[in-house]
Amino acid sequence: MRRLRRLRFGVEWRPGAHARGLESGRAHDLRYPRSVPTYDPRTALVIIDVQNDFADPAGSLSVKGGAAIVPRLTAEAWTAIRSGAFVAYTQDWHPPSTPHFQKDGGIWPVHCVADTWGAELHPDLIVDGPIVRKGANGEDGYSGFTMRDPTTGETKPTELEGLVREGNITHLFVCGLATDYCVNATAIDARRLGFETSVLAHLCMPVNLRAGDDKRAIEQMQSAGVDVVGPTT
Ligand code: VGL
Ligand code: ZN
Repeated sequence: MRRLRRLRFGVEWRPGAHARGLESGRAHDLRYPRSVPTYDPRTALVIIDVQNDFADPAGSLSVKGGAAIVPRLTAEAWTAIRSGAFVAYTQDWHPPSTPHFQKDGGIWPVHCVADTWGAELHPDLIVDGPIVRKGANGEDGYSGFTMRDPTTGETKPTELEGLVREGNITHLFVCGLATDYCVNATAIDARRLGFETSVLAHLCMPVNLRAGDDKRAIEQMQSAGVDVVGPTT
């Protein structure tokens, strides 16, 4: 009852309450987004790896609940586009053999192999913006901004940073798959690059290789200065 009251009558609904909610540090336990993105031409929505192998139940690294967020992601992309925001997409884009895969010494089943069904963006996702591919030359790494050469360990940027800087964008909203890997790495990288960064947790789903990975990823992002928006449970 107490909780319901707070939801219905609490400060969250009053103008300006959003900022106070953030200061109180308590808003994270509410069951609805504590803030909603305000899109404008200085903002970008970055939709991470909404590919068949992650989002389709038949995908080789299918993320539980992944398919359910696809229509919501499309709605979010529409909202962003209508408000003049920049929308960009990423794609995990692996060669058939890479140290990323279990069979080649890594931890993952074969997924998102370039030019296969599994690597395609989910057909229900509206695509209206550039697509940034990562890993095409066997580089490893989860961030939409950087890739790591598995032999030299050298880190290379993707095109994403340039695209965002060209647009004079200051605030990134990050969502997609998966919370505990590519979303996490992209959001933390975005902070490192100096962007204000929000993760739309209600538009993400985790792999949860180990139970609790999603919670740990959220804490990690928050420690890096990422504003995690939306229900996190
Ligand atoms: C991802 C595991 C392996 C992701 C990519 O997109 O989060 N996760 N490769
Ligand atoms: Zn991958």
